[in-house]
This record gives sequence, structure tokens and C-alpha cells, in this order.
Amino acid sequence: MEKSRTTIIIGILIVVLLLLTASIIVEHRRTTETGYLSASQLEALNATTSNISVLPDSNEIFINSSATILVMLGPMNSPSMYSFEIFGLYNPHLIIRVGSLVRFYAVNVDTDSYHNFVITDMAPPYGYTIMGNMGEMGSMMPYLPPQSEGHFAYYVYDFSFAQTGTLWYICTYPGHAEHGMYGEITVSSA
Ligand SMILES: [Cu+2]
Repeated sequence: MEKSRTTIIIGILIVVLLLLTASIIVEHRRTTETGYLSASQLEALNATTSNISVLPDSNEIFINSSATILVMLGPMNSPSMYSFEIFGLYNPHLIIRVGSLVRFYAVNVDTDSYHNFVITDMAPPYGYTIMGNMGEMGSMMPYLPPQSEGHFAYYVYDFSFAQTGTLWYICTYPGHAEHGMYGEITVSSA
């Protein structure tokens, strides 16, 4: 009798520990919202604000303070299906002022492939599978399904750029980063 009670208490403790671990992981992911957007909602999100400069000639986007950024995954009009589209540029170099909190709306606009949007300190080249588990790679974002009848799957990903340096945004779906589905992020103090 005493023994089974001890077993039950240990069991409860294990469950509580597992739940605590799971909540820490969820918080680390910083994915605050998920669901579907319509085409008109996408259009509204795709407007730049005064603290964002888009430079098509150098394929660069400067983000000078906290901002909301629409990232379209697998745009159909791009030269390659392995693309992110941000304010009309494909896989642009993002230069972000240190201290900015950026709210990324990662939206799959592809008609036939899954994609995701992950920020990592792991530099290219990337292999077929992304096996690393460093930094943000420890918090894989879910693969978003392709669009269906004008409904675009998305998640919101908040990222606080607290330190200067170089990061990368990539799609971890097998083969996508390997084929070029990534871009560079410079977190700059200037
Ligand atoms: Cu992808």
C-alpha cells in the first residue's frame, strides 16, 4: 500500500516536470499566434512603415526600430520556389538595428509545398536536412501547409534582436535551405 502511494507521487512529480519543460519550450519559440489569413489581410500587412527602408538595387531591407514584417514563404511569382518574399524582395539581406523587437508574420503563399521560417545563428551552406540544434534551431517552427482556396496558413514569430552580429533566416523543410531558401540578417548598432 505504502509502496503504491510512493509510485503515484513519483508519477505525479514526473508529469508536473514534463509539463513545466513543455511550457518553457513553448515560451522559447515565441510563436504567439497561428491560423489563416485572407488575401486582403496579407495585402494590409505588406505595407512598410517609416522606420523601414527597402533597397531593391542591393536587395537589402533596413529595419531601424521595432516593426511588423510580413514574410511570404514560397511566392509563386519568384524566380525560385525556394524563396522568401519580404516587401517585394526575394531572400533579402535584413539589416536590423540592435534592440529592435520584430514581429514576423510568416505566411505560406505556395500552392503545393510546406515551408517554415526559422531564425538561426547557423551559417550556410546547409544540407538536405537541418540537423543542428543550436540557438534558435532548438525551437523549430512548424511547417505551414500550402495555401488553399485563398486561405494562407501563418504564425507570428516575435524576435528580440538584443545583440549585434549575424543571423540567418531559413526554411528547414528538407532540401529547401540547401536549394537557397535562406537570407542573411545583420544586427547592427549603426
Ligand atoms: Cu521551404
